Amino acid sequence: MKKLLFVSLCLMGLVGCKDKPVVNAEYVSPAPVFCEDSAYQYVAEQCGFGPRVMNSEAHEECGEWIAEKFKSFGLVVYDQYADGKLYDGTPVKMRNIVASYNPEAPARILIAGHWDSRQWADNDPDEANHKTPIDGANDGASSIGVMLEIARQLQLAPDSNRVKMGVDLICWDAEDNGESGSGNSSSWCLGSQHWSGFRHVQGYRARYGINLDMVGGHNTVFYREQYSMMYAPSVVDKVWGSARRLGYGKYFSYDDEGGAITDDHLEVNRGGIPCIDVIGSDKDNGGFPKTWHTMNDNIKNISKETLKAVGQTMLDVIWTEE
Ligand code: AHN
Ligand code: ZN
Repeated sequence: MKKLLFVSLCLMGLVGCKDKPVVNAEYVSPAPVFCEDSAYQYVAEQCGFGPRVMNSEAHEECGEWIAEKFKSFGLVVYDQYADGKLYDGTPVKMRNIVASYNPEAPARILIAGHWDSRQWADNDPDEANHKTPIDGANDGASSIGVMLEIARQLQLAPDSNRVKMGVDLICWDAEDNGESGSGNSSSWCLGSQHWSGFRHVQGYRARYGINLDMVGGHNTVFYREQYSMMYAPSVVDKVWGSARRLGYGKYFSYDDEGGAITDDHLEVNRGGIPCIDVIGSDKDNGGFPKTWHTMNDNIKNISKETLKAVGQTMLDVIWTEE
């Protein structure tokens, strides 16, 4: 019975994270406490469906779960269904899921990440796995886990500390089945390419966007990605500044500008909304995380500390927006 209670509390995302202090005691953020235990739980639940590869049952079921979860937090969900084609010609059924908090508010912030997972572990050390789908715990599920916890906190806030802005949490589909190492950059990010041409709401605008990618790995650092610096340097400053005053400077590094990475933020920029990419790099070699596109990108390699650093930073950005 006790176990059952624990499991159901977990499912509701209520275990842990009560009154945990943020890292830096000198800065008191107006934001609520981001619960990394529930973000982690949301990552695990997505992985529980199996790899969310295009046209699969796991993909369809997980998409439904994500949409329902956002609705359960009181957000308005817009579905954007579209047909796409992978670079090898395979037709795919795409679903971008947009969850909106305060849908009527004119001033909006956009936070996004992809929810599909790659169907080939083509960076795995064992070549026998190169055609096997990955769980995408970090590469896919981590961003959505953080976004779900953001939604839960937006909803939970008392009237005295409610966010008045609008916040749109966009889950991109079909980001991660691009052609690796080929320079074929349009083979990635099919969902966001579609959105950038056809918004979920006509005439949609946001002040700025923050795309999250691989925000849950161990040994992770976030560098200032080059397209983000080109298109939206003030948004980079804002996010890195929030992280630093919260005490997460070791995650959000100013050391070295990261490379220029083709990712969903580019499509948002092309659609006229300045958008950055918060994308995890390996702390030791600065490249993509070691589990990237391997069979090891699973729940065992998810770090609650990294989820917390990113999630708390996002809440601070949202709650300090004027
Ligand atoms: C390229 O490899 C060109 N872009 C990587 C974008 C990505 C894949 N993010 C996660 N998985
Ligand atoms: Zn990927």
